[in-house]
Amino acid sequence: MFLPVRTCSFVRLIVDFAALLNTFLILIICLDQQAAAMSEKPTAYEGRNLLGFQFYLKHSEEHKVIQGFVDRVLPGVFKRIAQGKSQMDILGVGSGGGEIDAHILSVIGSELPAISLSADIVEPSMELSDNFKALVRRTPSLQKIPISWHTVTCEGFEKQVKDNGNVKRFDLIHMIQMLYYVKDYPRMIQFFHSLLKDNSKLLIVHEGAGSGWDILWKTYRAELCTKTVSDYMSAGDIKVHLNQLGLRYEEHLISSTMDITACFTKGDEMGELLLDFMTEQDHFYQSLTPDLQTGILDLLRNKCSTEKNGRILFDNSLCCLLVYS
Ligand code: HSM
Repeated sequence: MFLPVRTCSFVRLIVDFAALLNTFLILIICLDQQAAAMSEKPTAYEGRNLLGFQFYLKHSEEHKVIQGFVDRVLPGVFKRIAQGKSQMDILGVGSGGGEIDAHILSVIGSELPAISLSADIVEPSMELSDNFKALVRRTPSLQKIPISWHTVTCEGFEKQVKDNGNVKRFDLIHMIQMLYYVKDYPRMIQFFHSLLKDNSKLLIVHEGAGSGWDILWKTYRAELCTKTVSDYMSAGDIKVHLNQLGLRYEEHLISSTMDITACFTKGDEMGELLLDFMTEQDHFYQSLTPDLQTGILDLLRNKCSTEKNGRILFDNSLCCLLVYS
């Protein structure tokens, strides 16, 4: 079909204008997301604290015990979730470097090879998200899974979902060792629970009631809850809120200890890094008064740990709460 020259240039003008408008809108959305990310407060995993966290992960058995728990208990759970489905959508909240996400995805992939997977990852730390992306690049089985990255806090993610209007729902949502850093955690649990499809699960892994962390952070709540943790709670406190919200859950204990002997040798670099991470201080001996240092070290040794063959073993037990949709 031939159009008159004048009509043709008018159509081209409209098309060019639409393309320009589109570019402009994309630019505004990007700037808005960047501004939102910049206005959020620093994450728990930055600077020396990130260094301490990475050392803690290497030194403790945290990942090993959680992965063991995934292998022992979760395959049956995944199979029940997958019943009658051809696709499972997974949401990782506060996924860090993605070590546990990768493990969960690979267990689901090998237990349920016929199921297609998608993953959404909410992690505010740029550095940890980059580590997760590098892990994906090194892991062929992960490269087959479409992953959407959300480099925001969970409050930021809630805002995005509410602003967008089109809500994606999930078959499995996990919040592993992250609720400490959330201000209004009962509301966050309620929000993420509302994103579950029918016959799905919200998996929460958190420090156990009565664990070393629980004792340390509740005894010194006023002194320690001043940075990224605004009010410490253990899995015991989360259970109280789940009950109040009327949510049904199963509970699994994951016991574990961590050797903190080095924390009691002043001048031991690794001991101090661990102590900094455990108390969320930049430098334990420079930031806290001598009385506070003595009190915390005494509590760590005598109330939070046991002694075995001359080693001081901190109670690093975790609890897994599997919340029903
Ligand atoms: N009290 C939180 C420390 C921690 N964060 C362990 C992740 N793992």
